Amino acid sequence: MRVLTIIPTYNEIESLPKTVARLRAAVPDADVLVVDDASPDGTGQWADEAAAADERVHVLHRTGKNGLGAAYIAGFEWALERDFEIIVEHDADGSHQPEQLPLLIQAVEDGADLAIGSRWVPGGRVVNWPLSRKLISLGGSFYSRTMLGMPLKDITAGYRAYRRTALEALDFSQIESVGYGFQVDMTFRMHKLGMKIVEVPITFIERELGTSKMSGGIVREAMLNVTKWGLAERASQVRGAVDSLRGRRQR
Ligand SMILES: Nc1nc2c(ncn2[C@@H]2O[C@H](COP(=O)(O)OP(=O)(O)OP(=O)(O)O)[C@@H](O)[C@H]2O)c(=O)[nH]1
Ligand SMILES: [Mg+2]
Repeated sequence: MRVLTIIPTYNEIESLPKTVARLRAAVPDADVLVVDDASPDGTGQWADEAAAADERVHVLHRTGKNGLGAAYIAGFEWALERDFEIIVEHDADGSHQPEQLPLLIQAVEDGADLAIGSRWVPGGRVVNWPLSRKLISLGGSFYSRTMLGMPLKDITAGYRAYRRTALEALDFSQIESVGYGFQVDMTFRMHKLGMKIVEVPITFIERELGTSKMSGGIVREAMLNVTKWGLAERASQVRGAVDSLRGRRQR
């Protein structure tokens, strides 16, 4: 199946060259799309040079820093305009191991609509994270799992592979989340559409170079959205139950 790996970037000049080289070596048949938000550090320029030298590397330039979610959606649209069958999300910063990409691709080839590279299933690992980051990640997944009723361990994970038809089933204009919450948003939509979601254990390594774009605002946005979606879901379940009771009484 034809694979496109999307790498969103904002100021990743130290990490991106290594990540692209490792991806091209690990999965030579996969194309790579860098989605750069006009990084001031020259990441986009480097990507242009890489694309000129390698026909499997592509670049999408956006006008300014607009969040991870918006960058991925632009990448998904680019992929769907072409004939890619598996579309992958991959960070530039070295946290996702290109050498583990075949595991995600295999899961989609075996029938998954969405394969999540999971840190919190048996065999999954996180390297070099302080306890505080582990707690935020575990807590975020626990809260999302409970509020949204999804039996998954790593719901905020960013290393993923989608089957083309799963992305085609989505209306991207409805996706509101910018940061972290984007991954939860996508997972919940897939879950509600009845898509087959599989968690594949991966080893996640904290970035060594460059700076994180994680912030308190991103975590807050995610928490607020999950709460909103969870309450909306409960309300619609209650409405459904009331309607069916009324229907029964009238019969
Ligand atoms: N195009 C684009 N890419 C972004 C934006 N924000 C983050 N990214 C990229 O998304 C990927 C993940 O961002 P990180 O800063 O590593 O965020 P994180 O992985 O949640 O946080 P860390 O654990 O601290 O690394 C990286 O490749 C970033 O360069 C954005 O606004 N636009
Ligand atoms: Mg990161």
